[in-house]
Amino acid sequence: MTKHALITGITGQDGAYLAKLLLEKGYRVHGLVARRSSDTRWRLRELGIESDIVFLDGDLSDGTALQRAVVKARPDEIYNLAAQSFVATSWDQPITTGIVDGLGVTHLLEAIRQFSPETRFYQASTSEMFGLIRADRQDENTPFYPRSPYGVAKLYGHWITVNYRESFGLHASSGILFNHESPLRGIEFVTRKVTDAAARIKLGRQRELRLGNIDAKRDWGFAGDYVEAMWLMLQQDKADDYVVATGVTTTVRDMCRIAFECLELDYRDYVVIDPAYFRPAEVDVLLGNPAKAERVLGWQPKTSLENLIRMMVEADLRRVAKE
Ligand code: NAP
Ligand code: F7E
Repeated sequence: MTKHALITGITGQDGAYLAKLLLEKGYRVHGLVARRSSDTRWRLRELGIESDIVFLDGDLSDGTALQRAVVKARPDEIYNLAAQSFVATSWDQPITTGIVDGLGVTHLLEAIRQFSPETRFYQASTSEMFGLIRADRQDENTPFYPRSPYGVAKLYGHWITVNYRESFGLHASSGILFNHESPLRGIEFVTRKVTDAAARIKLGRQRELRLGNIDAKRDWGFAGDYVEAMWLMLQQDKADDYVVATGVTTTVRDMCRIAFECLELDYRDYVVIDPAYFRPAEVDVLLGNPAKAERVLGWQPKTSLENLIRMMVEADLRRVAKE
């Protein structure tokens, strides 16, 4: 029997990689897309899978649309990846972020509870919930202390997922994923901003790179590895919560150094610190402990940060050269 999956946020970085993985596993993949005035399916085309997907209209802020999507797709599994996912924007659009990243999760869980209670559910939770960290290495038992409207909204989404699992017995799991990147990462996130700039500088299309707090540390992995962990969570008999991370943390500064070195450049010659990119409250350091995901799911990251950055730099170099 063909399994059906519904992915919200299918046009995003993770949505595209997850859709590809599920198609390779023989799933029928339905993708929820919000109405936009311009094209948002470029990542799906990049992976050569756009025509394999059944698209459904819907916005996370509209519960009726989500109910229709659930009834129409009759999915065995729902992956809720849709979100206003850029932390910096969450201070400028705190209400939208709260409605989509927080309440949107309840809309979806309600649709499952009412129309499809056997459907398994994955919630895209985040290391941003740890914020001002309460332990040197963060795991499933580390207390949360979000530092942005994004982190706060995601914390609501996380707890409502746990609550619906405990209240109604839904198979609802929450993946607490640390930063993960790829050539399909949005250009506003620091890794892509850096690899794109390094490529442009190498090709003489840009002179400098303006950044904010380059002393911040992140636990960066490859998105292609992380979507496998999402799928594994929904294959378990029992729903649960898992930290997904590499267990290595690196400064933005070192990430820059690695990216520029791939092109035989010295980042110090090009990076300009610009107060405009500092945040009202910073998450200084994140470092995950993925021991539970390794033990229970048999999941491990396969891609080192050096290989990930090289992959991104090479993709950006090819893309910028064609412009
Ligand atoms: P992304 O590239 O920003 O993709 C976000 C997706 O959500 C896009 O498809 C976007 O659609 C969609 N979306 C936004 N607002 C929506 C709305 N109101 N209704 C319906 N869809 C909406 O994010 P990502 O990096 O793939 O991350 C996937 C999920 O994991 C997000 O929930 C994010 O918060 C979470 N997360 C990400 C990371 C990470 O490091 N990447 C780590 C932890 C958790 P458009 O294309 O139309 O804008
Ligand atoms: O920032 C610093 C910035 O925007 C990383 C999202 O996927 O991962 C992501 O959130 C760090 C921060 O990602 C610039 O201050 C310095 O400390 O790439 P980012 P993020 O905020 O960690 C989590 C896990 C998610 O869940 C989110 O959805 O880099 N930084 N200078 C900068 N960041 C940006 N964007 N731009 C700069 O110029």
